Amino acid sequence: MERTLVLIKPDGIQRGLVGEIVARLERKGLRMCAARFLQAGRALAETHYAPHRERPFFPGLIAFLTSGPILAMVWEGPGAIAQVRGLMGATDPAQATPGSIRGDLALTIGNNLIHGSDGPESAAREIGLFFQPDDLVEYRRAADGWAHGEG
Ligand code: FUP
Repeated sequence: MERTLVLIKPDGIQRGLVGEIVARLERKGLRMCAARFLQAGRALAETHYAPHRERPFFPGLIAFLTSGPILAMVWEGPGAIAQVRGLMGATDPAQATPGSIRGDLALTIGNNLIHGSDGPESAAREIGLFFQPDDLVEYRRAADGWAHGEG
């Protein structure tokens, strides 16, 4: 069992791709356990992307993430972090495999639709930026549709 933070970025909201992206995560078998529609301010965006603070693209990245509303979600499932990364595709949509979200739906690295945590530590840190512990739904084992032996 693993949890990961997913953001549908402003381009995904503006282009009306929330349903498409959520449907792909749902069909994979992952489960949403929290969601929040918000407009991120500069402080939240800078904290979220703090590991990239020294990179030349950082100012543009912050301007983009704060340019409109986003949908922040927590998704869970076995290997959820890597599973979401696979569904997202490569960071640069020009390199992303067809069949992935970025490969099918995005063209440029500056407008790549979706964020997913890249490891357990970043997932824990990022979930904590957008959600309180009480915000996360705890599913009962009986409602668990996953493969035998998990969780
Ligand atoms: P990812 O984990 O795939 O979202 O990618 P990174 O954490 O490496 O980068 C975060 C965001 O920074 C990307 F979604 C887009 C932006 N970025 C650029 O604009 N230019 C780059 O060269 C690298 C990343």
